[in-house]
Order: sequence, then C-alpha cells, then structure tokens
Amino acid sequence: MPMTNKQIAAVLNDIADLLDLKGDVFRQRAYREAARRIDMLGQELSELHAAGKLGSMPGIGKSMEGHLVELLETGHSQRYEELKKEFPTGLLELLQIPGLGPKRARKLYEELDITNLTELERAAREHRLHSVPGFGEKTEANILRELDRRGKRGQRLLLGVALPAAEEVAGLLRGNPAVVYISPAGSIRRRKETIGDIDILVASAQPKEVMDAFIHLPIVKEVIATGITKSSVLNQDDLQIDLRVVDPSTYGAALQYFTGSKQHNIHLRDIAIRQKRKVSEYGIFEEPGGRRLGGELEEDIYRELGMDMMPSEMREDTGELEAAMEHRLPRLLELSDIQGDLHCHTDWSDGVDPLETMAKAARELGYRYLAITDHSRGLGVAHGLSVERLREQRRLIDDFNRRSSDLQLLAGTEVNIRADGTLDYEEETMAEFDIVTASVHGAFSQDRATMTERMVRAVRSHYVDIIGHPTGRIIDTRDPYEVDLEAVMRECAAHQVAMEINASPERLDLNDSHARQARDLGVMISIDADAHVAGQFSLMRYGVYTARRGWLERKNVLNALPLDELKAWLAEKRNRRR
Ligand code: DGT
Ligand code: CA
Ligand code: CA
Ligand code: ZN
Repeated sequence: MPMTNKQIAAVLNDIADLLDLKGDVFRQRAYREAARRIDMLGQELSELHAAGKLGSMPGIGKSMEGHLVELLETGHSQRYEELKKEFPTGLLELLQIPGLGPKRARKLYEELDITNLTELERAAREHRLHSVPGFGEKTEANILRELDRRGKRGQRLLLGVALPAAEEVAGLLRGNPAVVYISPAGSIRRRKETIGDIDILVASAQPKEVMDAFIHLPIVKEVIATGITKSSVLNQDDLQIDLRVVDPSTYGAALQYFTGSKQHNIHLRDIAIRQKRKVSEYGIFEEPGGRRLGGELEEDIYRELGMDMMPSEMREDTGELEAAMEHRLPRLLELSDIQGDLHCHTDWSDGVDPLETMAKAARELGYRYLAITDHSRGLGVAHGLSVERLREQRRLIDDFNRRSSDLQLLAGTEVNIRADGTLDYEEETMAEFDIVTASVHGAFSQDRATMTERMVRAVRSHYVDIIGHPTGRIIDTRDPYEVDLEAVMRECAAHQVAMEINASPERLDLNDSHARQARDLGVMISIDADAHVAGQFSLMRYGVYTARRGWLERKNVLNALPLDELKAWLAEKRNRRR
C-alpha cells in the first residue's frame, strides 16, 4: 500500500521540525508548506503520481517532487533517516509543547540533556528548568500544565474521523442481502463532537452471515472479538468499530437504546415507570403483565409514552423529553436549509485554491452566495491582504458577479482582532466590505477581563457582521481562551452581530451548548466551513450537526437566509452605523 497523504504530510512535518532544530529556517519552511498543501489536497498523492500528474501540484518544486516520489515508491525518505540520526527521536515530541520552539528545545537538550517528554516532565517537577537561560518559573508552570492536560486527554476520536469511518462500514454492508436495516448508533448518531467508540447496529434474521461479512470487509485490519450478536474490529486507521446484530422485530428499541445518551435513556425509563410501562432494548411493555406494545420502530417507544420523537442530536437529557411530552420540540435546522457559506480563504491568503475554483465548488453545492474572506494584512503568517490587493480582489469578485446569475460572491474579510480590540484595517477600508468576519488569531493568553473587553470592542466597532470561531479552541489541541462569552453574546445581540459555528471538525466553535446559549440570547448564528481548499466546503455538515445539538432552527441561522434577506440584514446593519 502506498503512503497516504496524512502519512506523507506527517513525515514532511517531521523533516521540517528536524531542520528547525538544526536552525535551517529557510528549508524547513518549504517542507512545512508542502505538508500543509498535501494535508488539504482533495485527492491522494498516490493517484496523482500514478496518473503522472504530481508535477502539476501548485507550490511543489522539482526537488520536493523528488521527495514525494521517493516516499510514494519506497515508503522511505533518505533525507528523513539521515536527519533522524542527528537527534534523539524523543526530541521532536518536545516541539509539540506550546511555547517550546526549536531553539528552546535544543537548549534543553544541550544544557540539561533532555531528550523526551518524560525527562522534560521530571526536570520541570524538580524545578531544574529555570537554571536554563530564558526559562522562568512561569515557563516551567506552563509546561507542567500542558503535560498535565495531555495526560488527562482521553483517546476520543473527532466526529470528523469517526463518522466517515462508520459511514464507510454501513455503506459496504448495506447491500448485503442478510442486512435489513443498518445504522450508526451511540454518540456518532447523536453527532457528538468527539466519539469514544464507533457503534453500528444491524437488523437481520441471519446474524452469522452479517458477522462473517463484517469481519471480512476489506477495511478490516484486525478482528478483536467476534460473536453472534456482537463483533469488534480495527479498521486500517486503527479505529475500533463495534457491530451489533439484533432481530428486525426489536430493531427500533435497540436503536433507541444504543443511541443513548445514557442520561436520556435513564430519564426515559423513569418516565416510563411512572406510566406503568417498561422500556428496554427489546421493546416497550405494559407493567405488570409484560404485554409488548411495540419496538420494531424507534417511534414506537416515544409514541407509546405520549411523546413526539426527537432527532438523535437532541438526546442529551437537556429538556428534550419534556419538550417532546408537551409537543413543543423545535423544528431543527437541516443541511438543505443552508444557502451559502460566509467564511472561506483563497490562494490570495492562506488558502490553496484560486477564487474561481472556490466559487465553482460553492456553485456545485447549490449555494446562492459565497463570501470570500481572506485574512487581513496584519496576519503575516497567513499572507494577509494589503489594501491594494483587496481592491484587486474586489475587481475580480465584481467581474465574477457580472457573469454569474445563480451564485453571488460577497467581498469580505476575516479581519484580525488585534490584542487591544481594534481591527486590522482602517475605517474607510472596513466600510467597503460587503461582509466582515472578525476573529482572534493571537495573544490568546490574555486574562479574562482583557480578552472580554477586546472582543466587546470589536463587536461594538459597527463594522463587524460576524465573530469568527469565537472561543479559539481546537479540540484536544488548544483550550478556549479565557473570556466571558455570555458578555460577548449579549453585546452581539445588542449590536446585530452574528456569531460563528466554525464547522471545521477540529474546531466546532461555537460548540453545541454555546450555540444554544447564543440562540437563547437572540444572537444570529453563521455556520461556516472556513474552507481553505474547495474540498472543505463539505465540512459544513459538521457545523449543522453542532447547530442541531444546540437546538437551532432555520430562523436562527444567518446563512440559511435567502440572498435578498441576507442582503437586507447586512444593509440594516450598515444603516445602523450611520
Ligand atoms: P462514547 O462512545 O463514549 O462516545 O458514548 P456513547 O454514548 O456512544 O456510549 P457507549 O458506546 O458507552 O454506549 C452506547 C449507548 O448505549 C449509549 O449512548 C446508551 C447506551 N448505554 C450504555 N450504557 C448504558 C447504561 O448503563 N444505561 C443505559 N440506560 N444506557 C446505556
Ligand atoms: Ca460509543
Ligand atoms: Ca460502545
Ligand atoms: Zn478563516
């Protein structure tokens, strides 16, 4: 099997880290850039290579192409092996600690002979770090806190990884004649942002055939356990998948049970007992006597208790059972309600694809509008746009719009909120955009009061339409910054500023409960894929799942508005400014 894009990007990033440790700043940049582009590529490099098209990749020079060919054809890189010999292997781990750049990691190696995370932790606990120049007590405390956080971090998967894996299995088994119904269950079906294990439920009268087909799927790398009702395997990416088979007559009850959440189920059973009913994974029964009232369909369970059936995303016992009983469940937003995307990047800043390609992809999704929101000038690392470049881009957008009858582009920006809460362009520039998203991209460690004031100031600027990824968290990688989010939300509601659900599965920012809180405070929500390459527009669905988990309806979502209503919303906002 040739290496996957993920594996190749990981090797290139390692090479970049090693070059960084050597102080070879110039060349490390080339490797890092190549890794980034490969990471975002919509197609496997091995396919490109097989088609002889590796050289056509933008931003990949001749010598990088040589590296890629070597990796694809041999699975090794000579350069990588040589570099690895120059440093202890564990040294690369040190670079994963925020605040430990290559220079400082190298210092720790040279002065204290620290070669891995375990030794780093010991040295920090023994307060030996601050004997090294440049390492204060604060650094020591930061490092300990980060190591602590990593230790606690569970082995949960991102929904963006687990859901496609579950869908792949369900897709492969669906055509099997022994399979009557099949569905992911558990936290995947509830679309939680992270997943403990992948649960799949099958209805079949021939469980042996189903299990046999399951454990012999081409994606199965290892069979962990196999039985008649339940089997567990590892797929190629080492994800554990549990498959359970039940009789079709109990499928609904089993699906209800194994979808959870546990809290939802416990509460549901309480309600059942009070109505002299019993709910189990086999059905719903009268008590006493045990007469079966239903269970072939999931609806049976809720209906027999006098409830409407709620979407799986709501089943967290946060009021959905009460609402179902009183027939006041919200009609949740659907992916098909989404009319456009208000946050994306092109190759004008840190995206990969040209503007035309992004527009074409948005059109293929049936979108009516797309906001082009490249980074602002202050964000040097992301090639932020100067005022001159903005004008040039504006002409391109106007040009496109003259030629397009279905999709309209909005000239936007993702303007950086500076540390003091001012925006990264002058007022006269800000006034020219059709739409403005403002986001925090640095100075994350400000204290709560400062950060809150900073964001409130941006909201009050009157130029901002949307606050992008409002808490800055990256799941399992970066904690949200300290901020009084409710204060920011109230300010957004007062100034007609929307807040984003960034749909990227590693962000999902706002998260489900914050989205619900924002909705309750009257804040509009914009759900955006933040695509940096055309293929990423499809991440929108993860934002919609989060919105549904936050009980959002179509009317709460800015980019569920038709174009004319969106324009009216933006115009109203602009009138307020005067
Ligand atoms: P996960 O895997 O940690 O992301 O979360 P879930 O919700 O998928 O949990 P999991 O895999 O342990 O169990 C799947 C479902 O089975 C769960 O959502 C509800 C049901 N379940 C599991 N344990 C219990 C229990 O002790 N009581 C009840 N009523 N239901 C349970
Ligand atoms: Ca599970
Ligand atoms: Ca499970
Ligand atoms: Zn962005």
